[in-house]
Amino acid sequence: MTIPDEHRVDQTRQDDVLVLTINNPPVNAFSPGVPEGLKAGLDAAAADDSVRAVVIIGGGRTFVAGADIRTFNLPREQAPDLRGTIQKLDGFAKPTVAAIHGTALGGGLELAMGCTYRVAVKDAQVGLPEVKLGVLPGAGGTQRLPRVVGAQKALEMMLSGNPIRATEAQQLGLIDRIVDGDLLAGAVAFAHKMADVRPLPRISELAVQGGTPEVFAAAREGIKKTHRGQLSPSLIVDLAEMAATTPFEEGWDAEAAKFMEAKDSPQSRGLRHIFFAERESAKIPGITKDTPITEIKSAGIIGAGTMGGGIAMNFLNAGIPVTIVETAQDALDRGLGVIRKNYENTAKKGRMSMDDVETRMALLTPSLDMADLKDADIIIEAVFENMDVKKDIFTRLDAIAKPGAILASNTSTLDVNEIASVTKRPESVIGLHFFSPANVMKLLEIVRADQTSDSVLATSMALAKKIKKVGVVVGVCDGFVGNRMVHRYGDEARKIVEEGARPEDVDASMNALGLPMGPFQMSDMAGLDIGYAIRQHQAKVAGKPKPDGWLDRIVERGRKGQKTQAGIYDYDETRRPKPNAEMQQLIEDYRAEKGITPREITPEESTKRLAYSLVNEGAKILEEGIAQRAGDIDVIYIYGYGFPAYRGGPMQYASEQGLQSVVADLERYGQTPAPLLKRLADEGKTFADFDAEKGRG
Ligand code: T1G
Repeated sequence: MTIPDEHRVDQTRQDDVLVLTINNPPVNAFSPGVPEGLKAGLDAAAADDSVRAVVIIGGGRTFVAGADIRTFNLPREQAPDLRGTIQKLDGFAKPTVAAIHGTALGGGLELAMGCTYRVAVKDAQVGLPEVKLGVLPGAGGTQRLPRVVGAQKALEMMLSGNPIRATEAQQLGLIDRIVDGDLLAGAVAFAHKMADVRPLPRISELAVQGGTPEVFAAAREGIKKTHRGQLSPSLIVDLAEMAATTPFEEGWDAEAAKFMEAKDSPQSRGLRHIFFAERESAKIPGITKDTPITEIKSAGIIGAGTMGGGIAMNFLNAGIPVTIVETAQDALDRGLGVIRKNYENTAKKGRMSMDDVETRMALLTPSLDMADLKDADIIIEAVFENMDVKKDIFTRLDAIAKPGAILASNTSTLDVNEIASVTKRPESVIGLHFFSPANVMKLLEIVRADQTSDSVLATSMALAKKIKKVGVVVGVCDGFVGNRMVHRYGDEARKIVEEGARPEDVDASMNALGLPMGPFQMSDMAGLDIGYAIRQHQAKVAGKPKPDGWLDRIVERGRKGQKTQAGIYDYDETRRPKPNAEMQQLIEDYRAEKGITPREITPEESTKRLAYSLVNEGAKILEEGIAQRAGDIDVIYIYGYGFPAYRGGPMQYASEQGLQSVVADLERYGQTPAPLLKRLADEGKTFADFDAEKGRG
């Protein structure tokens, strides 16, 4: 993406106030041209005695959404000079007023804190989200915010990265005035008035309230849990402590150095990669803003089990009425009971009111008759993972659903083309693969079948956004993208145990990479019987003998994982996995029976084999066009499988290791590198290069 360098700031006069309007759509990021424009505006104001105050405002829909993240890779001397602009503001002789609407985030809030005053409309939001990009507020935020709102609140804002509303910011003293009506007029009037008032002390001259050693010690303890293994949170705490204990200039200088350290870290590269990859994944070649989209005003869901109920909640949360159909009253009652209980638990945690619960439940209509779905704009089938059952349902739906209704299957692996083939409207059939728990997990794999129309695809992408899901388009194959990769990952994990590792060591090797659950912890949670059935099905389809691995034998003992309090591990009421000596013995007996002499497998080998098994299958998926981009695969793995965002996802992680070394390790551990992976490695390229080659990065 080219970054324009022409001045992006317009100067206009309103009486004795000079208005500097930043025009850098879509979010007024601090791109090259913006600092130059602001500095020129301040110089003009300084040189003109008739100007007694300055207002800085964002054109379009927002104030400044922060530094331009795309410029982080520019050489330092080419990067927009946000710090220099703020320093100029900090020493400016005439009052300056930041007029905020939309969002003032990161460098945008830092710019505003460099002004004398800040005014905002009440629904504006302000925050320092840098930690979400693996960096830290690098233009004075770590030194100014604690001086305005106190150490505790500043740490909370900078470590969560979450914005606060202008009304709360006003109570904290971060915003001086909430403007009702026209923001510019209000800001100019305020600036005009303040021109006659002796200015308050600069933020940089204030002392930090509540900056006790205990507060910083507690913050350091907290990030061990909330930001395990991450660099920038600890730098933020250190800098906030400097704000409380050293002169402003010292902290200001230290911040610049620590910002560069964080910015150049693999963790920040990973988080920045995901920031853009998530937005890129919403772009589908051939789908434009002119592609017709149907507004989804009502939904039908077939199946009120765990998945159907969770899916329904997404629509209810978005205010979309749902008719949910089951085959038996007790199943229907049970399903509705679970939905209500989920909402009531959320209300107990104070995250919604009981009125909200009733509002949502009032949108839910139970039914035992599929004919009640005849008016639904979209119907999602969420029943047992069996092709014959699904075909029967879609045959019946074809006769019931109104013309133009979208017919979607929540299948997690089955062939959506085959499902579509039983209808007379294959153009209306699509896969919407939600991840369990469907009301929590943000990922939605949108499975584009051969005949799915562009309009149905575009409508599904818009729907994903409306129900607050991260929608990623995938093609039809066994397991689509996420599950296809996780099947290979599971095969490799079982192999590592066969060769000599203990399940808990294999899990620990992925916990060390930052995944909250390793492969066996995840299998026990999902249910061992699901993987068992898939392996049996795949062997049958391939005409291979019935699988008889060590894990199959555990399942055949009736140990299905957490749901039976026993799987690979034992589980007590805390649901924490405890190794089971009998299962270890079963594994050792299995090895002996197969003539395998166990060997020591290092955590490093385990991590590489597992992470690279994902990458290798991902490369095959890219070659087959099942995923559009390597970035899409990363988004899927972060939002659907808990891959740490600060690693950027499996494909980005591999690129960071160097694809040559990935290929060498795959070969060392007996896996054959995919041709695409081999080609990129031989050419010294990364997966980002692959995406760019396709014009999709
Ligand atoms: N830099 C570059 N591009 C950005 C951008 C940014 N900061 N923010 C958004 N975009 C692009 C985005 O990629 C998309 O592009 C388009 O704008 C619309 O974004 C020194 C170092 C502001 C809440 O982290 O949270 O300041 O896909 O789809 O849903 O201390 O954008 O159209 O080509 O997200 O309405 C700190 C990041 C930076 C804010 C609007 N700031 N942005 O959401 O639109 S670091 C942030 C957002 C920093 C200083 C530090 C959101 C938004 P395209 P969008 P949206």
